[in-house]
Amino acid sequence: MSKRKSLTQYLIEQQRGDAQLPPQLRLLIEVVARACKGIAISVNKGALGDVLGTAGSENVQGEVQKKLDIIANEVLIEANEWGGHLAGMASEEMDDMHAVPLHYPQGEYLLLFDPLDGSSNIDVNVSIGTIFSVLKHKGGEVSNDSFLQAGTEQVCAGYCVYGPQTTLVLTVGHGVAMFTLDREQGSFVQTADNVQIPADTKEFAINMSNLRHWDAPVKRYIDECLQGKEGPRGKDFNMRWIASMVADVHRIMTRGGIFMYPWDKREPTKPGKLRLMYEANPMSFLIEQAGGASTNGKQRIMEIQPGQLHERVSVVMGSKNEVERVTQYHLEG
Ligand code: AHM
Ligand code: MG
Repeated sequence: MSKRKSLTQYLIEQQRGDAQLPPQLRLLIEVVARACKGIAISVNKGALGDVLGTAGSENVQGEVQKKLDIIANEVLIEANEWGGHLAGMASEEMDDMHAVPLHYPQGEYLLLFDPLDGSSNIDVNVSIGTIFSVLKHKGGEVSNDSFLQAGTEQVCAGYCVYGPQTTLVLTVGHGVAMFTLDREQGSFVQTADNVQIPADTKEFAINMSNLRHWDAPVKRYIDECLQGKEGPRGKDFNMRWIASMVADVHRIMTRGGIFMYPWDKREPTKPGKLRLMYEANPMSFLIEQAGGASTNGKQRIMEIQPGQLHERVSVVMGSKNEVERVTQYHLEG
């Protein structure tokens, strides 16, 4: 078997090759990966580390924070703030952006993250993950507004899934690579390159308990899938819903499928449940880099101009032909 590459080797090749990965961005990715290793250790300890359960606080979206949400957030901030590669960070778990303290050198990048996605799965030992996105700081004093850039401006995105294996999935705009944490060596080792999502699929992921709240185009699409071979699609579909976006998207990265968290009538004034900046944009960048597609039902997610840091969005992503079909149903009204 040929020798596998470490994450460091992969990144140095990206620096020397077509991607021309800037050294500061390479350093940033290495530090995020190191933080993910730290989070993986806490996640693995679970009850033994007294890290399960709620922290007795709420985040800006009014969601109860778990102890691990807060631990993961702190690990990412502490790992990243002193290295000199960042101007600021924004997190799903913080009301406002976190500027790099002035006694540290200021860098040119902005880091956004959902420190621990799939919070409802933490206490029940089901896969969860960290999602992150990197933007360039366009200059001036860093503020919440500095982060309000469309997803097309991302220079890097990734996630780390804490499951049976800890796997880091990464794009710097030149395809998608996967790295598995080798616990004995303590390093991420490349286990997939040039990941490609099949254009067609027979598997969908959506929280079916919300069916009665959906809009007509989503109902139509799912209804047609459920009719199976006898219906207009002429094939049987399978359903999966892990309730960790990281784990659901990872399955799609591995074998295809469509993931949807659409707008629904429970919260009519909100565009959706998932967050544009910390969840939808980084996942869209990865999905598109792997040949898939990602829309909010009507528009490419990465082209949405964000109006606020914690903006929400309706999400339809995964295998290209299925995403195009759902989007077409929305456009037909
Ligand atoms: P979180 O960031 O607070 O964990 O919420 C996001 C998660 C996604 O990972 C997942 O797809 C979704 O919420 C599950 O929602 P639901 O419990 O409504 O099915
Ligand atoms: Mg999340």
